[in-house]
Amino acid sequence: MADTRRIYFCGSIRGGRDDVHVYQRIVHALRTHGTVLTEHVTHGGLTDAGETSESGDKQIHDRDLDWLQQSHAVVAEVTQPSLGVGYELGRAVDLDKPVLCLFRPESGRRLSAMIRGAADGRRFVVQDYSPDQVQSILNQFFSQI
Ligand code: 6K6
Repeated sequence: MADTRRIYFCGSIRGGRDDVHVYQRIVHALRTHGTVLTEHVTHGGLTDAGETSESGDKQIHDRDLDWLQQSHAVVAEVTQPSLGVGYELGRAVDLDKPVLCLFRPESGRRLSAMIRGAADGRRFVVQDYSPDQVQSILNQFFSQI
């Protein structure tokens, strides 16, 4: 099952790259649960300009939506606010994908009510966490879906 499961990971790009090391840790752990379609979100050389792609924004949008449709589960790091991540989460709900949102309270931020309030504990899970809990939280989420 882990060989064939396709996972769509979301993390801020133009919203700010402060948490890229956390994204790398999550994607490393996600690889034990399947294939991560969106590894580029973890690329350390990518700035918040998000401009290393030669393709334009429409190509990025259309390709990412295609991957989102193909995915079996969506995992998002939502501590750094990002319009793109919020958009992806809305589309994932519309596509009825199982969603796990990870938020670090230690950041001092407050998560958007539109994300926290979407949680149903089943198809849309919002989990407060610290980085050392990533693997156990992912194990729990993937054992339920
Ligand atoms: C090339 C290599 C890495 O990044 C690029 C070009 N930009 C993007 N490529 C792929 N996905 C993107 C890119 N920009 C945004 N996204 C998607 O939106 C990702 O799946 C992220 O989860 C999300 C980030 O949105 P913003 O609003 O923070 O940029």
